[in-house]
This record gives sequence, C-alpha cells and structure tokens, in this order.
Amino acid sequence: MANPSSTESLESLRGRALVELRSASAEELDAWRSKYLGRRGAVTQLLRGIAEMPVEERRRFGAAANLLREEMEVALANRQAPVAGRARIDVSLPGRRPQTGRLHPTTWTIRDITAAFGAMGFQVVEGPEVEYDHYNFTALNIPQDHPARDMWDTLWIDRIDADGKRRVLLRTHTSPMQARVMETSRPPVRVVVPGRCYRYEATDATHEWHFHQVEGLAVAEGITFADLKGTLYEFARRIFGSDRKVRFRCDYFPFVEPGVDMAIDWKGQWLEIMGAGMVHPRVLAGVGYDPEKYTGFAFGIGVERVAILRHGIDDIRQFAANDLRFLSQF
Ligand code: FA5
Repeated sequence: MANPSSTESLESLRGRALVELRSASAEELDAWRSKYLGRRGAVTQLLRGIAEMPVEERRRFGAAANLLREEMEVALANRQAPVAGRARIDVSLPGRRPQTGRLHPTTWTIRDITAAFGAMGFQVVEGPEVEYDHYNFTALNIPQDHPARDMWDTLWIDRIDADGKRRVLLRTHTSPMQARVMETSRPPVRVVVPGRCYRYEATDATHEWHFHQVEGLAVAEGITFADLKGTLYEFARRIFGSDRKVRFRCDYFPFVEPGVDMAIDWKGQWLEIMGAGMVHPRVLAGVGYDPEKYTGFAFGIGVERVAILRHGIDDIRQFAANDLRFLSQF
C-alpha cells in the first residue's frame, strides 16, 4: 500500500488504475472496480488512512482522494457503456439482408411483352400521355360528336381553346401512337408502344382508372388477317405457354375493320386482354398511306391484365397501391 499521506501516491495510483481500465475487457471491469473502488479497494484504503494524518494534511488529502474516486467512477461508467454495446454484437448471427428495390410487376410485364414482339421483328417506341383529341380520336376514325367516343370515358386537361373547345386530354389508350408513327415513317412499319393510359372509369377487380397498354402496329404490302392471328397466337404462346386457352371474338373498334378481341381463360371464365383488328382504310388514308397498296393490323394489350393472368393476382388495384407485401412477390 502506498504511503497514505503522500499526494504522489494518489497520482501514481490514478495513472495505474486508468491504464488498466483502458485495456480491461468487459469481463475484467468488475474486478477493476473491486480492486480500486471496492470496500477493500485501493482508493478506499487511502481514505481510511486519513485518520492517522496530521490535521492540516487531512483536508487537502481527503479532497484529492474523493476527487480521484469520482474521476475513476466516471471513467468506469464511460468504459462500461461502449463495452456493453460491443458485447451485444454476436458475430455468429446470420447477417441481415439489406432491403433492395426491385422492378414493378408492370415493368416486368411490359418488358416480357415487348421482348416477345421484339423477337418477331417489332421495334419499341413511346409517345405522350397528354395527348391531342386529334390523335386519340379523330385520326382514329372517331370524329367530333361520334357516338364511339363514349367507348372511352375521357379525362380532359383543363384547357379551353379560343374557339371554346377542349382539345387536350390524358390518352385513353395507346392507339394515338398509330397515327403518330405512320405520320413520321413510311411502310413497312412494325412497332410496339408501351405506355400508361387513363380513363374516367369506376374501378373494380379488373378495371383501374389508370393502367398500361402495349399497342402494336404492322403495316406493309400484303398483310392479312392471318398475319394478325398468327402474330397474336405466337404472343400468347410466348407469354402464357402453349397450354393456356385463347379466345378470339368479333368486336368493334372504329379504327379497325374487321375488329376482334382476345381473351385468356381465367378461373373458369374469360379475361379480355386486348382489342385488335385490321387497320381501317380511313386511318391509313388519313396519314397519307395508300389503302389500295398497304394493309396492316393493330392491337392494344392490357398490361396489368396480362400480369393478373400470369401471376394469379386477384385485384388490379394492387398494382398502384404501393403495398410492399404485394410488390415484393415479384
Ligand atoms: C382499346 O383501348 C383499343 N385501343 C385497343 C385496340 C388497339 C383495338 C388497336 C384495335 C386496334 P379497349 O378499351 O378494349 O380497347 O382496351 C384494350 C385492353 O386494355 C383491354 O382488353 C384490357 O386488357 C385493357 N383495359 C381496358 N380498360 C381497362 C381498365 N379500365 N383497366 C385495366 N385494363 C383495361
């Protein structure tokens, strides 16, 4: 034991104790506390020796020793916190996988659909979601006040032109790109156009007010309805496999003649996935193509409906609900 009357011994005790504390492991901290601060610890012993000191030295030494004890208690507490924190790390635990982002099922489906048509020679192009009435309707053989406009409940942009008419809308389908593509290129044309569409529609399990379509257009000399059917059957085979049942039915769209729709078997029923048909001669003439020389087919596929059929999704509204429980399945 150091001479209790010596301030020097307090200093050397302090140095030794703090050096030991710095290198002590979590298990050694208790032993350190007993050695220096415990009932029989070095600091306690020093304080006990005070009684034997000359009176004038007692006060000075007592104050210094008490300060040392406080300093050592604080040093111990500081040391315990990080050591305790470190002691909780169990290196044998399996790592936690960081959450990673992934593609939306709609994006996957668009990629698969465009890849299927890409393999058949179709190029991918894109067009505007905010569209002119002209391309969404008029160029597609649906003039102003034509009753067929009611087939697509339209969301109009709040812009009134000088003549009092609304001309800008959110496209109700990807078909406006038919006219845009033909206006800017000469036949042969073979394109697919993925994109978002909007309709002022009540929603249910198979209808959303915004959804995606992939438009298709092929125009050249000598294209027939057999080409349309062959292409769409090949698409269905690539996307749904050869065993899935496919149904073609006559349907009406003002911009094709004849028109059809295609449905795929779904829970013992049919789910319609697209409208299609031979491009109407008036649409060809409208963009300056000679309808006597060129023929073509077009189709518009509902992307979310394709995903519903492939993955057994029961409600189309899940696509835009931003629920990770749904999104992380893909
Ligand atoms: C059209 O939109 C036509 N433009 C398709 C077309 C293109 C016909 C070229 C002829 C030639 P329709 O409104 O039926 O047609 O929509 C086509 C497909 O989009 C539907 O079969 C369906 O799969 C999908 N679809 C339509 N409305 C919705 C909706 N509210 N929610 C989700 N998918 C929809």
